[in-house]
Amino acid sequence: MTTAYLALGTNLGNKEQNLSKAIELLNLRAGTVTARSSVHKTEPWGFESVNDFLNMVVRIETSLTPLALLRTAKDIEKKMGRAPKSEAGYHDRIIDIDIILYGDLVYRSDELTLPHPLYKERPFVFEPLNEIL
Ligand code: PH2
Ligand code: MG
Ligand code: MG
Repeated sequence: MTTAYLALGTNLGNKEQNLSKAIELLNLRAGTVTARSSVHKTEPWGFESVNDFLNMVVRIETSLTPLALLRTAKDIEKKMGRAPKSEAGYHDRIIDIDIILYGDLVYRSDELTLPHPLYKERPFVFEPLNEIL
């Protein structure tokens, strides 16, 4: 079992419900969610949009490998109706699930970098993360 921290973000649709649904699906398919931060209302970071975000971080106990966890997270995003990436840059989304920390693993591949390379620059990640770390 490994303790991992996942960042959730949503800025489309019923955002509260999107966060709840993502947590429910993570609990079913990725492991056990053992802590959740408060929900932070944040402005889009790194792109322009009229749609503000809800962001939070959850802690999960998982037996999945990092890449299996990543694929499960992507699968949940898809199942929840997230549009596939069309152009470069950031876009509005129903749900985004990013792995921030996976135990104390340092890992880099084309698919995944751990810890998440940008989390210390993103208040919408490190603020909720610090609540449950
Ligand atoms: N996610 C991004 C880019 N910008 N801004 C906010 N406020 N919240 C996010 O979750 C977010 C973002 C890339 O995934
Ligand atoms: Mg993201
Ligand atoms: Mg993502």
